[in-house]
This record gives sequence, C-alpha cells and structure tokens, in this order.
Amino acid sequence: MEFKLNISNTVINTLLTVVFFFVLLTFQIAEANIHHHTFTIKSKAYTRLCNTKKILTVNGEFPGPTLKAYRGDKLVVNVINNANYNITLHWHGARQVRNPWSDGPEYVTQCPIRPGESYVYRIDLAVEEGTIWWHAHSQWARATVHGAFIIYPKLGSSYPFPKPYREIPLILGEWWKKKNIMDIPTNANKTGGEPAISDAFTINGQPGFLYSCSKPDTFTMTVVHGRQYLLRIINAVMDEELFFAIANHTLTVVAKDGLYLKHFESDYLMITPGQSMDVLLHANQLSGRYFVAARAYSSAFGAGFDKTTTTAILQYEVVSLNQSQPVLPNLPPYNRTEATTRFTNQIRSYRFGDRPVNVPVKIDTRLLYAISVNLMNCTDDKPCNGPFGKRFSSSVNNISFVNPSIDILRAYYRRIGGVFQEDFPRNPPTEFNYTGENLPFPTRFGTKVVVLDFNTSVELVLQGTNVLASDNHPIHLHGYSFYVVGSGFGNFDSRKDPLRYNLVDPPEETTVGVPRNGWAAVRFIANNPGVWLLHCHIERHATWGMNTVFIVKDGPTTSSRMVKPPPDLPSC
Ligand SMILES: *[C@@H]1O[C@H](CO)[C@@H](O)[C@H](O)[C@H]1NC(C)=O
Ligand SMILES: *[C@@H]1O[C@H](CO)[C@@H](O)[C@H](O)[C@H]1NC(C)=O
Ligand SMILES: *[C@@H]1O[C@H](CO)[C@@H](O)[C@H](O)[C@H]1NC(C)=O
Ligand SMILES: *[C@@H]1O[C@H](CO)[C@@H](O)[C@H](O)[C@H]1NC(C)=O
Ligand SMILES: *[C@@H]1O[C@H](CO)[C@@H](O)[C@H](O)[C@H]1NC(C)=O
Ligand SMILES: *[C@@H]1O[C@H](CO)[C@@H](O)[C@H](O)[C@H]1NC(C)=O
Ligand SMILES: *[C@@H]1O[C@H](CO)[C@@H](O)[C@H](O)[C@H]1NC(C)=O
Ligand SMILES: *[C@@H]1O[C@H](CO)[C@@H](O)[C@H](O)[C@H]1NC(C)=O
Ligand SMILES: *[C@@H]1O[C@H](CO)[C@@H](O)[C@H](O)[C@H]1NC(C)=O
Ligand SMILES: [Cu+2]
Repeated sequence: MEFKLNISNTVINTLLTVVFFFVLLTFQIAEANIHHHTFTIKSKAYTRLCNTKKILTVNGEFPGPTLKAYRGDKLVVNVINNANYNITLHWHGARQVRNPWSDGPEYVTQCPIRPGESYVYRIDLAVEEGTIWWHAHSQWARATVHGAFIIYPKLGSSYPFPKPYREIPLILGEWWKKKNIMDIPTNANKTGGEPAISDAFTINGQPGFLYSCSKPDTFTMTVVHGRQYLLRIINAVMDEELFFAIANHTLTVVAKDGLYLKHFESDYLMITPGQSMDVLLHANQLSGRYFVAARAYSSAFGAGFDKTTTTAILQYEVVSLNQSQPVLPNLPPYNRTEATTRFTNQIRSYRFGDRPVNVPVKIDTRLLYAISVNLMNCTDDKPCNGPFGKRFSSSVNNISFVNPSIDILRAYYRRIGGVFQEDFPRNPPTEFNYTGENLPFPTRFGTKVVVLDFNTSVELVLQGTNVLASDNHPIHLHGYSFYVVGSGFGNFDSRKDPLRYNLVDPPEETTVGVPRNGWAAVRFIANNPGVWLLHCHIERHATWGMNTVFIVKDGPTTSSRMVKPPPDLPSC
C-alpha cells in the first residue's frame, strides 16, 4: 500500500479543456486543483539517542510527508490505518468550512479509524495561505504522526515579501528514548501523576549535534551567502512551548498559523505547540557554521520539563571561518516570561490582497473561560502520585472534558440524546481571584458545549489561573481563526481592559498563547457551522481535560449549512 507522495503526478486537470478553453484551464490551475494522497499509518522502527523503538508513522516517514498545495486547492487524503492503534487526523489551521466531518478530533467530530479501517478526509482550502500542518488527533499519536502543510499563493500571485531563494521546513518535535509514546497517557492515568517527561526535542526528526548519537545525522541547512531563505517552522512538540533562535542571525517573522502578519525582526522566537511561523532568514553573516537551537519556555513553577536543547546547523556553502564547533545562539532562560511577552507583543495582522482585517466590533456573545490545572482526590485504590497525593486534572470553567462514547458531531447532527449537554458555563461558575494565591481545587467531569447561532459575533476571554501552577496555555480553536484584540497579566477587567483593545491590526491566529497568570481576549464571527473543539495544545493539559466545544448552528441558506456526512464515516 506504499504510495509515494508526488503532487505533480496527482494533480487532476481536465486536459480536454486545454484546446478550446485556455482561460478556463488557467482558472482550473489557479483555483480548482484537486490533490489526492494516501496516508498509510503504520509502526516503524526508528533509532534515536542510540535506541531503536517502534513509532507510529505516515507512509513510514518521521516527520510525516509534507502536503503542498496552492491557495484555493482541494485535497483528498485517504487514511489507511495499518497500525494497532485507533487513529484520526486533523488539518491544523485549515478552516474546514461547513465540513467538520473532516476536522479530525476523535469523539468530537468523528469516531476513530480503527486498525484495518480507512477514512477519506477532504480539505477545501479557501483563505489559508502559508504554513499550517497536520497531525493525529487521537490519544498521543500526534507525537510522531505529523507533518508540514504548505499552501502557496495562487499561481500568478506572490508573497507579501521578496521571493525567497529557497524554502526550508523546520518541524520541531519531541522524543522519548525508550517509552512507547502510546502508553504514556495510560500510564500517567494509572498513577494520577505527570506523564513521562521526554528525553529530547527534535528538529526535522533529529535531537541534534549536542547528542553524540544524533551528531552525524543533525539536520543541516546549507545556505548561499547573500541569499534570503524562508523557514517554515512548526511546533509539533507535545508538552512544551519553545524558544528558538539561530546564532548571529536576526529573523524576520512574516506569517503565523497560515496568516500573514506585519513583518518584524527578532533575535529569537517563542513558538507554542500548535503554532507555525514563517520566518525570513538573510544569510548575511560571516561564512561559517551556526547552530539553530530550541529549548523549553516553561513558566509553571515546580512543573517538571525537558531541559534539553535541540539543534540543527546553518552552514554557509563556502565556509571560510575556522571554527571548532558552530556558534550557539543565546536563548532566553527557561522561565523568562518577559521574553515571551516582548516577542508576542510585536505580532500584528497584515492587510494584504483580498485579506482585509475585519475585527468584529459589535459583540453579540461574551464568554469568559477560566482555564486551570486541578487536583482530584483519588476515587479508587490506585496510587495518586500528583502533588499532595492527589490526581492531576484540568478544566475550562471548572469542567474537565470527558470524551463521549460517540462523537458529538454525529450526536448533534442525528439528534442522538445523552451524548453531551448544552449547558457549558459561559462564565466561571464561581468568581475568584484567578491569579491570586489559590489553593488547588477539584473540578467536575462533563461533556458540555456552548451552542452559538450562525453569524454570532463572539468575544471570548481566556483567563489563565494560578490554581496549582500558572502556565502559558496555547489555546487552539478548530474551524476558525480569531483576532487577539487584547491580552495582559492578572485578572481580566471587563471595565478597563476593553478600552485598550487593538481593533485596528490585532494578530489573527488559530492558536493563542494565553499569558501565564494572565488573559487573552479573542474575537470571531461564528459563520462556520459545525462542531468545533477549543483546547490547550499542551498535550498533558488536554489529556487532563482542558478542552471544550462550540456547536455553531447552520445558517439560513444552503451555502451556510453543514455538508452531509460522508458515507465512510467511521462508527464507534
Ligand atoms: C483514568 O483512570 C480513571 C480511574 O482511575 C478512569 O475512570 C478513567 O476512565 C481513565 N481515563 C482514561 C482517559 O483512561
Ligand atoms: C557571533 O556573535 C557573537 C556575539 O555577538 C560574536 O562574539 C561572534 O564573533 C559572532 N560569530 C561569528 C562567527 O560571527
Ligand atoms: C583551525 O584552527 C585550529 C585550532 O585553532 C588550528 O590547529 C588549525 O590549523 C586551523 N586550520 C586552518 C585551516 O586554519
Ligand atoms: C526563573 O528561574 C530562576 C533560576 O531557577 C529563578 O531564580 C527565578 O526566580 C525564576 N523566575 C521566575 C519568574 O520564576
Ligand atoms: C478530598 O480529600 C480531603 C483530604 O483527604 C478531604 O478533606 C476532602 O473532603 C476530599 N474532598 C472531596 C471532594 O472528597
Ligand atoms: C489577586 O491576588 C494577587 C496575588 O496575591 C494580588 O496581587 C491581587 O491584588 C489580587 N487581586 C484581587 C482583585 O484581589
Ligand atoms: C469546581 O467544582 C468542584 C466539584 O464540584 C467544586 O468542589 C469546586 O468548588 C468548584 N470550584 C470552582 C472554583 O468553581
Ligand atoms: C452574516 O452577517 C453579516 C454581517 O452582519 C451579513 O452581511 C450576512 O448577510 C450574514 N449572513 C447570513 C447568512 O445571515
Ligand atoms: C478504538 O475506537 C473504538 C471505537 O470508538 C473503541 O471502541 C475502542 O475502545 C478504541 N480503542 C482504544 C484502544 O481506545
Ligand atoms: Cu495548557
């Protein structure tokens, strides 16, 4: 079933139209290409850090195959599950307009594809352009089942920056030397403690030069002096936000989450799990070798984390410097929240081409979601290895999300009762000093959603809390992008803070890092009907329950209604 990805071979064009309708053909190339892919999930042995173990892969590759398309194209991906685990795939950053059936999160929009089964995902790209990515959305499979998804401007259009000489995808990942990744959440759930901490981060699959067993295979990018390169950087890490830098080189950030932004320069990036960034690199330094490096930004006091540094090498084609080892960049210290704030505060949306900046001004629905890590008493005789002899949990508005037994989308569409409740609290059920010296408290389990009318304009304030430990939470919304109109530290003040909102050029994103002990206010128009997950992209937090769901009702016209479910939708 092995299938070599080759987009040029798979583009379907109706060549019959060539002779008579040249104009129509141009239209098809630019707007209506369909790319067919087959993704076969299987286990394959990989050696990293001197140890060989089996991991889940797509088509035997790690990281998985890169999807490439032009803006406006359609992709059809047949996913064949030849592994021994359930699987689903998510197209992270693709809006899936009216088609939640292809969005991917298990038990939210579909039942898992079971071993031996297959499912066809359809992705219609409309507004997306730049770098997004795809990953598994089933248990912890995404640790190795992920890859880049590159969307070029339509043929005939150009980037809003000088055409780079070359493009280089850099996928940041996380590696456990001996543990079977698929056992990590199960084992953590047995003890109630932290999931196992990883042994390394990776760049394009390799921990890098600082590990003797990775040194010879370190990802190396060779550049020509004077040229400009486009780095397509994706944080596919499970549990840590990362600082990223290239020694002696200033980076120009031009896009984030598949959305262009106003260019800005920085010596480093802070990129959360779930985010992708397009960055220009000017090869304008002395012709030598430089480290590309990333390590954790971890702000939760007392939380264990992987303290290692992953590297790749930037090497000039003709090396004139005599260096014993490449130069290491200065990365901010692990807990330097100011460095995170300084970086993210520079992001501004960019009015470009047919992409206006349309920040909703009149708000119909205001939501305040407090997000926290919680501790539960033990309910059975299993040992509780979390802090204070309790079990970890996490919540949004004090509800810790529980996967239902069939997906919420099917239950909603087919009106099957008893699967979810529509009473998710629109404000924290108990008001407290969210960022104060709180004692950790327990939470409630539930499968609750907020139902929104079609076209509702929503303001959602994500309020970080200091319950147990405050952390920067990368919150990702499926089916939408949103404008981050404000953010700050401490408790959101509904009287004062809106006065300082940026309604002119706020960042437009699909994953926002909610500041540690702070808040972020996002706005969007609920004009994509479906069932859409909102969750923390730090995997351990999502596993503990930091998820919730929006159901957006159908609009009044055929073109504002959800499409029908596909015939091959897996059942539970
Ligand atoms: C975790 O363990 C508890 C019992 O200790 C069980 O009720 C629950 O279903 C488990 N959750 C998962 C996701 O395995
Ligand atoms: C890199 O930058 C450091 C610090 O600014 C400087 O000391 C060093 O000479 C530079 N190295 C190269 C090869 O440019
Ligand atoms: C490079 O530097 C090393 C150590 O400083 C020296 O031994 C070696 O001769 C140098 N090589 C060249 C080609 O200059
Ligand atoms: C960051 O870590 C350093 C070194 O461990 C510590 O001294 C400092 O208090 C920490 N800062 C914060 C804000 O937690
Ligand atoms: C949790 O355990 C503590 C100490 O064992 C006890 O005081 C408390 O009442 C328990 N809470 C619940 C909700 O059972
Ligand atoms: C919340 O707690 C923090 C930390 O103790 C304190 O500085 C702040 O004043 C408190 N805010 C309110 C509104 O009580
Ligand atoms: C959250 O829910 C738990 C369980 O019902 C309750 O004990 C706790 O007080 C609630 N906390 C808040 C802040 O609402
Ligand atoms: C949605 O709202 C926009 C702006 O108010 C309006 O122009 C549009 O017609 C609405 N769409 C539908 C289908 O109601
Ligand atoms: C795989 O999915 C099926 C269908 O939902 C479910 O019954 C089964 O428990 C799942 N298996 C695992 C290991 O989660
Ligand atoms: Cu989180």
